[in-house]
Amino acid sequence: MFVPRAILVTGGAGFIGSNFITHFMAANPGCRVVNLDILTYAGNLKNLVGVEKNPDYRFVRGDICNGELVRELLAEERIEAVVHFAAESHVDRSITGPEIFVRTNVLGTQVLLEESRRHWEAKGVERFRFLHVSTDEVYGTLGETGYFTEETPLAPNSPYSASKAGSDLIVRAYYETYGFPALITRCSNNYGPYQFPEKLIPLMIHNIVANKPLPVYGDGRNVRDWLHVKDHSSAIETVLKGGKPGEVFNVGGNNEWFNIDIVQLLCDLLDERLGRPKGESRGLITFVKDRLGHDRRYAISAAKIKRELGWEPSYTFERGIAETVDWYLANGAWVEEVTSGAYRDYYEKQYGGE
Ligand code: NAD
Ligand code: TDX
Repeated sequence: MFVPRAILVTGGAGFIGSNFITHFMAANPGCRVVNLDILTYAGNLKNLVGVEKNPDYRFVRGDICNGELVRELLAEERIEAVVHFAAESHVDRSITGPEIFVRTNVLGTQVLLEESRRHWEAKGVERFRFLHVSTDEVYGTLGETGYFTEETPLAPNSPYSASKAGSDLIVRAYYETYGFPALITRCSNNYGPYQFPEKLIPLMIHNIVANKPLPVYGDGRNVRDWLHVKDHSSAIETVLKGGKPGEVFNVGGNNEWFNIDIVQLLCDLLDERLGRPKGESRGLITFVKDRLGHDRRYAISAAKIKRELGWEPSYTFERGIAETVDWYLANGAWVEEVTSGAYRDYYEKQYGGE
């Protein structure tokens, strides 16, 4: 098993990166964790409650595209593994502004890879891993049946997923060309605490609480496969420690839902908690124009990670979604902070005001 003594986490102030750091540090005392994050709208140090006091933790505000900074950090901190989360992650934003997606997701990954490769090749770094956190969206869309496996050809449809697929292929090339010890994980849709309320689940919770319309794209019959963020974090740790370099591992919860069913479920859970009459919040559901190039269905086969590394999700959706709703209700101050200012401009552009 590969157990690193110092890791560089990129994008560790975002939704999944912060969850990974929190759980990884608790489970691996003594391992140094350096968090490199530029703090875009999606990065928030308040996602890392308690972590900042740990003497093994260091935060560096900086850009993954800055090769000099990456080089310095890798050498100075004697980094043995890079866990790469940093990205532009929202499909709708990639449709209105694709450029930054190519810069961060493609170029940023290439810069990190190149600096990591040089660091790995330099004397004194015998043990090294580069884990690239990718997504099931690189496989494109499914019809009503079937699953994405690691052999499914890449066929991304949005600028976001195309930029992630581009980065996956560069990671692959570094393994094939240089023998650089890289791994890729491709996970399905995550949910849980600290997710930015531009994504389906936190957006709907936020709007239900605020009594605002719930914008469901198209006919609401698109399917996503939902996994609790903590299970994604545990899968990444499992692959980092046990995965063979050069391999790809799909990660998923075997938990497919139509969007409309998720929205209705959230309405019902919140009616109960807010003391509203049963069915009241469903009245907020509003079907809106479909997302451009909207993928119909994602469904992951996570058979390989289970078979080869013994990983399985620990959350049932029933428990995870209830806990998530309760977390958002108990953390109004966090939601208020991230939905003020620039968020309002985004929301207005995306949904035309209300
Ligand atoms: P997020 O948008 O919440 O966080 C991204 C983080 O990256 C932010 O903290 C941001 O400040 C940072 N960042 C952006 N550009 C940067 C740069 N140039 N330099 C340094 N830091 C930068 O994203 P997330 O939902 O936590 O996703 C994390 C990763 O997981 C992404 O690579 C995403 O593609 C992948 N992923 C996400 C999901 C999901 O459901 N959210 C599913 C599968 C895979
Ligand atoms: O307001 C909305 N209304 C709506 O119907 C929003 C924000 C979304 N949707 C639909 C679109 C999708 O079919 O809900 C589904 C989920 O949408 P998102 O939360 O934006 O997620 P998705 O596009 O599936 O992508 C997510 O999963 C894979 C993450 O954002 C990616 O980073 C990850 O790679």
